[in-house]
Amino acid sequence: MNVDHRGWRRIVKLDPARPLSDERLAAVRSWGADAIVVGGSGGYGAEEVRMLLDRVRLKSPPGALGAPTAPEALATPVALEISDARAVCPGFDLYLVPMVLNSSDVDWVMGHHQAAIKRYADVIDWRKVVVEGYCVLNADATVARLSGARATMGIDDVVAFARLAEHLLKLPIFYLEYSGTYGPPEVVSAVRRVLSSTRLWYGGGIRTRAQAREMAALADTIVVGNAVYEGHDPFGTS
Ligand code: 1GP
Repeated sequence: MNVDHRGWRRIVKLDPARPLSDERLAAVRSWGADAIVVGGSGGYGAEEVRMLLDRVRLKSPPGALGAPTAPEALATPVALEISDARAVCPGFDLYLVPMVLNSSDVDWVMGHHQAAIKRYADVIDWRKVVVEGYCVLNADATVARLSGARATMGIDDVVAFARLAEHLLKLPIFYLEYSGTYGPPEVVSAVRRVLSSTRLWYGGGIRTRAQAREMAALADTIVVGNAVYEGHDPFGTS
């Protein structure tokens, strides 16, 4: 199992607040993504997170027709993306912590993080924590509203955020977040050109294999979320 995020090229993001049938979960697992990330924009607590983790880890739900007596564990790493410190549970391979770099609210840059560290410092395993520098670029997305992101900006501003992530903050990940809509490849390619040590993640609106190919050629890592719930198959091979 590769728990080093630097080796991940294709990620599936599952939202604990959204219903997902066993059949669909099994189909998604068969895509062979490099990692599964559990995360969303709220509407769930630690119990929903734990239940989804348990379902994701099993190859077949216990008692399902044709399921092995002892369900086999999934070999794919599973990470939790923390957007609410109250919705955290143990057992994940990695914990991803978003900083919304283009938020107008300091809480989304580091305030919530400071409060969570103050409360949970004794139980945090820092070896499993990785920071993501988010640049939220779809103004209509829930994450943009929640975080007060200044989502409408030109390519030069986005590129400056990418440089800031790499050179000022030394972040491991710069995440171009177009959640819900397919972003312009020219933005991704402009950011690609200025990043070297910070890895570039792209997420947003990938529904087809052609879109997955296009963004995978520009970003280090691509993330698929909504497609899981809409019945699309951007990572499928059949
Ligand atoms: C969401 O970037 C991910 O955080 C993926 O976006 O849901 O639009 O695929 P979609």
